[in-house]
Amino acid sequence: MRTECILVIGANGQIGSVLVEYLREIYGMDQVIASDIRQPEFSTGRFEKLDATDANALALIVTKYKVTQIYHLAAILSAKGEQEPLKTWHINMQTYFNVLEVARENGVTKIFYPSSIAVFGDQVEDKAEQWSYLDPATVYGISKTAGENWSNYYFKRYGMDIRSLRYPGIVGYQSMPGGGTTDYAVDIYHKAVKGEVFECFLSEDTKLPMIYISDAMDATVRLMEAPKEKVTVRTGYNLAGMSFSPKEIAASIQKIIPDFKIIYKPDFRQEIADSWPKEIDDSAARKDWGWRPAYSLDKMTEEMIAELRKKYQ
Ligand code: AKB
Repeated sequence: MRTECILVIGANGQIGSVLVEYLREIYGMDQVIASDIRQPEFSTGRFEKLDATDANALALIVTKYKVTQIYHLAAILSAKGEQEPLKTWHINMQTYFNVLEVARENGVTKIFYPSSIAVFGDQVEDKAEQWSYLDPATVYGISKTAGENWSNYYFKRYGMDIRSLRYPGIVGYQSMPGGGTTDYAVDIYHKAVKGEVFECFLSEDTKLPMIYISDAMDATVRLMEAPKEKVTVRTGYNLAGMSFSPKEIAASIQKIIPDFKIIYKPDFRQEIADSWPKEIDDSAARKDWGWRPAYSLDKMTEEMIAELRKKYQ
């Protein structure tokens, strides 16, 4: 058993709730402290209620458990962020500055910072390269771009080992996303399994980069465990799983649930989706630390439907 003590901030969220369990399997139950602004409905291990905009509260937890690694997952996502731009900027940046400073002052050895495909904007035609121009169109994207640059700054200035992935939309059966533009790709499976018609807030041909949750977990821990000299990108690594449009995911579902129906009613999230790349080139992640996704769209669909059937039937 490794002697790490890992703090996960934002542990109740879509990624956090799965990542905490994943990390506990690897590092041990007591080695992973879950924290969130809300008390979870069910808590199976160590949990601390934490408002990460409060640096003192964060420092108390870090010193109490002698935390060695922080996964900072708390953030307001792309769609929700556009409702309250200044609040989103404040929360996304203040929590990250607190993590960086508390980590620096208390000898935390590693930080994971989740970035996003939202760092890309109109300058990218279809496929985003690792070093494509970053001109984000949302406050969320602006905050992630700034966060990446601050990560690089703390790495260069203080030698802090901060690692980051630009997550595409994450699809999983264990938890629901909230406030994102890619959220439809989770909701659609729930509606399909429940036998309901799915009303999609994006148009049928809106292709976006996505990844299955198991691949996202694998990539996250693979990056965090990579030897330091292999981590050559200190802003954020491009990460790809698959790319599909609402029409394509619906067709994949219809292979298993032939009478599944989807209708299209694009709303304000269409503009956000249109500003993002359709595909991601993740060759730097593949070359540096051996990243390879295991899931295709159809393989993901089979697992999503099988798991959600257990939940609903
Ligand atoms: C969102 O849709 O805002 C997120 C993301 C792609 O970062 N899922």
